[in-house]
Amino acid sequence: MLVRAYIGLGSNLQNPLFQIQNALVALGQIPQTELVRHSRLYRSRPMGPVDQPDFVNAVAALDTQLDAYALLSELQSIEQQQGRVRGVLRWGPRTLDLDLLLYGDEQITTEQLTIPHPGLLQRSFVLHPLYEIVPDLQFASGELLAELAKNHPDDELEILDAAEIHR
Ligand code: ROI
Repeated sequence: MLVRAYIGLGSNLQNPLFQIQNALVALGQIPQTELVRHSRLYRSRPMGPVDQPDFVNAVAALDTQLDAYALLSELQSIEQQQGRVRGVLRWGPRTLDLDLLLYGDEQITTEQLTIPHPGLLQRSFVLHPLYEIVPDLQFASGELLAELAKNHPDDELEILDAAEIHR
């Protein structure tokens, strides 16, 4: 069975632009999975209590035959390949974060995995890139992505243009 999944990407260490671009390539190489499309890259102010560099964020859509746990484990191995060190500082800076935001319409609450991703609905740096690639998305809860995006200001988000990306 083919399931549409959405992944949130974030980085604010070790050349975040490069990290996100690399991660998009790696997402395209996950077995039994196709990278359908991805949003533009956004610069965002760090959310949370820790003073740290700005982030680059994006969202990608995948079609996958992997189950949610197998997909999660692929995401974690990409994070590790790109030098992620886990658990050093909660809310702290990171080389690469890959969050499994949505996996079809499934709702999963286990120790390893909470889907939809609990932070998703509060974070403009997730809502707006997601809205860019799937403006008509309706959550299993009935909520419309368009409504959530409208209620979360995007004034701290800046779209990175091609010139900046290729510099
Ligand atoms: N802030 C922004 N802007 N983008 C992120 O991806 C991000 N990720 C995090 C914390 C540290 C909470 N803040 C973030 O994990």
